[in-house]
Amino acid sequence: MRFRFVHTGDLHLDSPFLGLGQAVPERIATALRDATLHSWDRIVRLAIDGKVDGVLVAGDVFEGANRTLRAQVAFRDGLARLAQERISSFVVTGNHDPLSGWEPAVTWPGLAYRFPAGEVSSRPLMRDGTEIARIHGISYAVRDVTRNLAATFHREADEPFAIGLLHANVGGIEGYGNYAPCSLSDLAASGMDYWALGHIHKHAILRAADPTVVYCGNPQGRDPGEADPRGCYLVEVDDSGNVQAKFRAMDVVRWQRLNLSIEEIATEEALCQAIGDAIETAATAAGRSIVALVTLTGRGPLHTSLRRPAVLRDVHSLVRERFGIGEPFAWLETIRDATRPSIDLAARRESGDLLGETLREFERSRIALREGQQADLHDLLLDLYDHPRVRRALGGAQPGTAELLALLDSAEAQVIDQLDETG
Ligand SMILES: [Mn+2]
Repeated sequence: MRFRFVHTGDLHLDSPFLGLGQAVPERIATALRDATLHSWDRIVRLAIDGKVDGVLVAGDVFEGANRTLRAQVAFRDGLARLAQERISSFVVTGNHDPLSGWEPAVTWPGLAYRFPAGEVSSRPLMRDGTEIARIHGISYAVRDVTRNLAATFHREADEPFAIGLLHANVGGIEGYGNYAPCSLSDLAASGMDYWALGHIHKHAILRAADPTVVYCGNPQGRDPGEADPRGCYLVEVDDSGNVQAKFRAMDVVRWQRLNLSIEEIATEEALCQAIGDAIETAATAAGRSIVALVTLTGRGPLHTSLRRPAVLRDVHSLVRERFGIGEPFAWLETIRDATRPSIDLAARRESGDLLGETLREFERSRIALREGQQADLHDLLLDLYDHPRVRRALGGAQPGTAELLALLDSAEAQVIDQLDETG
């Protein structure tokens, strides 16, 4: 039977916005504090407007094991609105909100179900008295779940469509706790048709079909590391069981990285204008409030100016003045200066001094790299990359051609800064 559901998770309701400076006006601070709760509202509205049959929530509903009353009530209210529209919801807990935590007593609607911990269990998703899918799930009892839970999911013989609902790390993804570790082949072996996963905050379809494996990501970024669109998946299953999972942005405030080259910009005033324009364009494209993280790049005469004390600070406050604090808002959080000095590279490379010679050496390395010879640079960097602390930090990874080229560029810029008297 054809049906639809929403796959969400990692709501982290009522979690603070981190990485913001002191200067944030109260009004914006409040909007940021409420952003996770409002993005949950948007998900509920998407489910109702999309006339789905069910909503799956893949763990980490709450930021802390000891839930706040405010978050618990907001979550329950959303489930109740879904239930009023006869939409069932299915919830598992994750490492942030294990069942061992404290929770205020709040009554859930009958159509909302939370899976227990211990063993995987299953519940039917019904429409008009007919089972259209079976949801299998298991909650975290405690934060540190080291067991491979995915390996304990099994399809039963009579299932129209099997869904696995789980908070887990597939393939040991770096930067996240290795909870309920499992592999893609564990997931495939379970007989599920769709895996509704939580835990990794960057949304991704790990596998398109047989089974479809999806991380919904968190619907609202909370720090600069959680930039770009965030949301959930609206999933359609057709009569033959084919799955289409479509990402839908649900964030209320978006952390937005913006790169701006100073190459074509002649004056400080024009720079303020250009940064402001970039923010305005981004805010319009995002269609919601944004927190902008601007990086200035490229070469140009303004580089020298930006190195002067207070110039960047003044640019920052002048740009901020251009934007109000209404709704939606555009808040300029940081400007990072990654510009390089203006220089006639071709001419300087020909000169007979130390800088000319060094620039020629850089160019030789660049050409060698582009021709696929990484050996020289790898030898040079071997001591660094073999250092135990560096190895640990990089997980043993070696830089690829693109990374080496970027390293060369930034080393060259530093050398120019040191050696070029004219810049
Ligand atoms: Mn999470």
